[in-house]
Amino acid sequence: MPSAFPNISRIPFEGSKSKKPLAFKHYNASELVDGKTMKEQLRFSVVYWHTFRNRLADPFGAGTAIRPWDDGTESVKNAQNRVHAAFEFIEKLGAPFYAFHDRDVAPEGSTLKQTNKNLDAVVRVLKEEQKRTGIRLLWGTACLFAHPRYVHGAATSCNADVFAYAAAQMKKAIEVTHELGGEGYVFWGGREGYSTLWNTNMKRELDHLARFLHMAVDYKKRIGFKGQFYIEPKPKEPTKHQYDSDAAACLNFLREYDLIGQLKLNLETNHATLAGHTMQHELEVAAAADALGSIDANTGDPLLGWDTDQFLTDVYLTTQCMLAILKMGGFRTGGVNFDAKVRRESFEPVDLFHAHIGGMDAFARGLKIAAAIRRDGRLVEFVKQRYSSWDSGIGAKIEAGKINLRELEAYMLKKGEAAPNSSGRQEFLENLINEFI
Ligand code: XUL
Ligand code: CO
Repeated sequence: MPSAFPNISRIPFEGSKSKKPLAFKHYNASELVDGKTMKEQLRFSVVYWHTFRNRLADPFGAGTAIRPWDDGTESVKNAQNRVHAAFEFIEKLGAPFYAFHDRDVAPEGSTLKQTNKNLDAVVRVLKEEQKRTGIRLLWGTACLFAHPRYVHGAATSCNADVFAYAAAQMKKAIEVTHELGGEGYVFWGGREGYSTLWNTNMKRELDHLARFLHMAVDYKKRIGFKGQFYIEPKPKEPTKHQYDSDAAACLNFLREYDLIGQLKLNLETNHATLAGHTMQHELEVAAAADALGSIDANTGDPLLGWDTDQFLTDVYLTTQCMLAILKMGGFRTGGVNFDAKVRRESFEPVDLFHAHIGGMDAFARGLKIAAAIRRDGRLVEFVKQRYSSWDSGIGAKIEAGKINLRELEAYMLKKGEAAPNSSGRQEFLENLINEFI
């Protein structure tokens, strides 16, 4: 195989003074931050779908991507060749992980049997390349939304046969993820939602989605797959309303259907903003339920109302993400997965490097800043102090469930008025954060 990126060598770390575009200014894989190397803390992952399959088309025009290694056909041979290009890219970038949907890596055949055969043929090459490079699979997933059969959804389709097809496809995707030593498996409800409620039996669809996930959990145990299952919230697009709309909705669904504990959340930055939340909010909601698993790192455009999947370069945002990750003690099975694509105008192969280098450097800065904020301790101490009335006296009794309404009334009748409030000091804290950025 000729090299896919012949003019690009392994991306070096050169430090913040470097002016070289194809070098890291902040991501130094072996540098220790908060007791672990940056590589271990950040667990960067490259996505197959955007980076190796996206032709950069938009609703108004054809794809612009120049990908010399790809012959543009849907052949298995082309899919196998593409694996070599993908691993050359990931290796030169120095990312330890990748992620894929089954249909990103191998083409559909005319029957499910043929499709599975195609997938096996490509998985063989993926396995070889993983072995050769040491690059690992962060998570696998099934594409249950692109083929026209999934027009009404997959697990939530009104057509029971489509549910059966999706179940078979998901079974195979879990198997290949297991075979490739994947650290996780993601369920993003591609078209699990509705476009109009006039034709929708929501309760039945939600029951079916839960049945689907229970089958996955059972099968995972049966084959001994130890990877983490994740559910990825997104409020809309492609449907008007997706059932997994945000972290809170996912957690409620998991609790309602006795799945909590089986799945953690894979939070995506741009999905959070589409849901009308900040990523910081979504991270807090997930962490509070001990369900923060992994993140899909990208960003939207404040002037565009859809999922633009841009590379994330905002250091405030990466700092917020890494504060949440460090607070929970770091990633376990998850990582920073770049679910992001270059712009249609950035069509050359080298743009894939610029995009990932920018994202990795932004997260490396976020990690270093978050670690410094935690070391400094003032932020944590402020929040601790703000709640100190709960540490003893009446607060401690309420938290411990050792006091009832009559006793609280007696306490306040005696006291006459509540203790005075303190300032929330938002501006002071914003200034404090800026000291580090
Ligand atoms: C779609 C999205 C997906 C999932 C995997 O918005 O984020 O790529 O991450 O299916
Ligand atoms: Co995603």
